[in-house]
Amino acid sequence: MSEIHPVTKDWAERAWVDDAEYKALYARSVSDPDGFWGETGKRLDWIKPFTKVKNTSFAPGNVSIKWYEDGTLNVAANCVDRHLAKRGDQTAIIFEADDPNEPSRHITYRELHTEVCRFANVLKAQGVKRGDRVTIYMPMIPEAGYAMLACARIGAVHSVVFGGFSPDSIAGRITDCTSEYVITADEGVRGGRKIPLKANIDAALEKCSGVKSVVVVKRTGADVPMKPGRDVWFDETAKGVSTDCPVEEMGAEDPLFILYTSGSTGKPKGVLHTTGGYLVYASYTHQMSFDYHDGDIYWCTADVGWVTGHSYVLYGPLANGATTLMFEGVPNWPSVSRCWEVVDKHKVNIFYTAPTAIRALMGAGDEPVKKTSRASLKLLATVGEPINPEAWEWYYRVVGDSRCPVIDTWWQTETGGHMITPLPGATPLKPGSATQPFFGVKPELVDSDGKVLEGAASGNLVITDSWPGQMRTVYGDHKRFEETYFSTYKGKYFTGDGCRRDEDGYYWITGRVDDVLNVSGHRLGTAEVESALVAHPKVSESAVVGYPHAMKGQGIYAYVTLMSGEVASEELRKELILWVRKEIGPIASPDVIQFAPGLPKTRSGKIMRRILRKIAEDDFTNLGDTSTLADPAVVTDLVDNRQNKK
Ligand code: 6R9
Repeated sequence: MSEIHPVTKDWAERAWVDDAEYKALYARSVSDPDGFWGETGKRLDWIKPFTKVKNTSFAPGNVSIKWYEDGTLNVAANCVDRHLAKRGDQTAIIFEADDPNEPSRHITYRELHTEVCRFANVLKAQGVKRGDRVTIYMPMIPEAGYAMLACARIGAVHSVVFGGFSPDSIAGRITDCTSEYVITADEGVRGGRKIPLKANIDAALEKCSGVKSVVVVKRTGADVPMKPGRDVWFDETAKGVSTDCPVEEMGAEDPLFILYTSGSTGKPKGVLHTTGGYLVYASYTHQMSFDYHDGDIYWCTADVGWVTGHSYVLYGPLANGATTLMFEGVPNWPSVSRCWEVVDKHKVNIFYTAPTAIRALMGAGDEPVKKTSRASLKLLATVGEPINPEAWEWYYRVVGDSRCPVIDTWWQTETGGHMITPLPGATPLKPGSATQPFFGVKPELVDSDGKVLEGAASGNLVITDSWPGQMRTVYGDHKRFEETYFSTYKGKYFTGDGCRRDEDGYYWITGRVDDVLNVSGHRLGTAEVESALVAHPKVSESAVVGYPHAMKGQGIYAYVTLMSGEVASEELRKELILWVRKEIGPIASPDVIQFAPGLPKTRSGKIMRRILRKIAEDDFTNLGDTSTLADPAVVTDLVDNRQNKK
């Protein structure tokens, strides 16, 4: 066990809340949610103030979540316009390009206002109206933020698709939300390599219909084909529009964005977040978890294609008037010192990244860190997957010089913002634990029958009451929303995560208990990888499971059976890996493919994933009862032919 890191006196004094205040405020937040969130809601500028606060129900068949429902506001006004009077000349966004020799850019709040208005008018000129869905497929450049805020300004609903997703994945997301507008760039640049974003959009649009307009931002100046009547260059259209654009008055429960995320079954679902509650929650958690104060330089390394990029690169920090750094590149290019060089260059105070990045950098040793100063850092944070105590300690000791608390934030696309997290002035830290619930969050552990577990226990993590940042529905499929999250344990939000609570009431997330993989902090459904594999003409059947991977957290282990007459070979293995990359995107590349004559199935034809998981984990001791299998010999073959893993 690693040691407990107590809150220092200095932190307890300077932070927004200390331990006693956390306890008192938490108690109030769960006993009087209307009072607590009513006051907290005032942190935003409302056009018409709300008079109602919480109106939510988790009741089976009648799940309905509304916060601040009679208030009106605009997210872009809150993230940009309202800061102009006091901090118009303050930097809102620092842009650090992939290439360290490219000059960084500092965009003030005033400039941000001009850019967002201009972008909004370009969208209007394309015909985008309030309520329309706009797909954004962009690199990590400020224009991605302008595009998101421009949508918010005019009441359009953005659906950002991560730049690593394939044309097929993009097409599926465009079709699901019937999006008629796309914003992209000619190319992206990451780690010195170009990503053909516009070409991917062109390929995606071959596979779906209904897109009327594609706005293309210039990043590299590559010569990309433009389809007349459909594609327009942002720059050219922008010349003819005004830099003034009134904000649309939105209801608190009007949609702000859709973000697709993987579940245990079926296609990725469109998580829908709305306007008021989401922004209250994103901004409040950003302030409290990171103890953000005016003047702090804040850097979250997430891509805007993930929820972390939405809540903690863009909306939370900008609503708080912060300076937020957008980084186009990757942590290990051109060298493994890059992050710390960027920290020194911009005097970053708060740094937020994923355990997978920390583990990779840890693997390169202390020297690339120690040769940089990092004196500006005061707080370090992580998100995306459980952080192993060794990586936590390295982050704390080597990166933070044992000076900076490490804030391990547990949350999900569905939750909009932090749910279980330490507060730096209040919570003694235990490496590997996300520690304590945030204000208003009521976690509970239940066993597989739904029995509530008290005290120190391990079980499935549920949340028993709503919080303002909660997703409102699955876009276009409220039934799926209810079934996915509220039917396993009736009347409770099921997170899909397993969790242990220790004797001090600290929460330790143990990982997904459903068929969702977490590869380098990215969510992937095993079903998605399986359906990509079986789409290959030579593949008959496949089953995909996760296994522990030193860098990625989880690796992807795919069992594949071939069509009769097809022969397993090294070439086919490589071909299948490339195939999945092409079908979904590089993050879904299987690490291991094992060809098998058959998969272990029950007599009713259900694949026994438990057995496949054990084999992938090299755990053959306890395969359980295989006698109920339709063909027990299959298991012997699987064990004999298991693949060596990297
Ligand atoms: C924000 C984000 C959500 C899943 C979640 C859990 C895992 C996220 C974690 C963590 C342990 C943490 N997860 N943060 N596990 N400790 N601090 O990552 O959203 O992409 O939807 O993933 O990630 O398993 O259920 P999302």
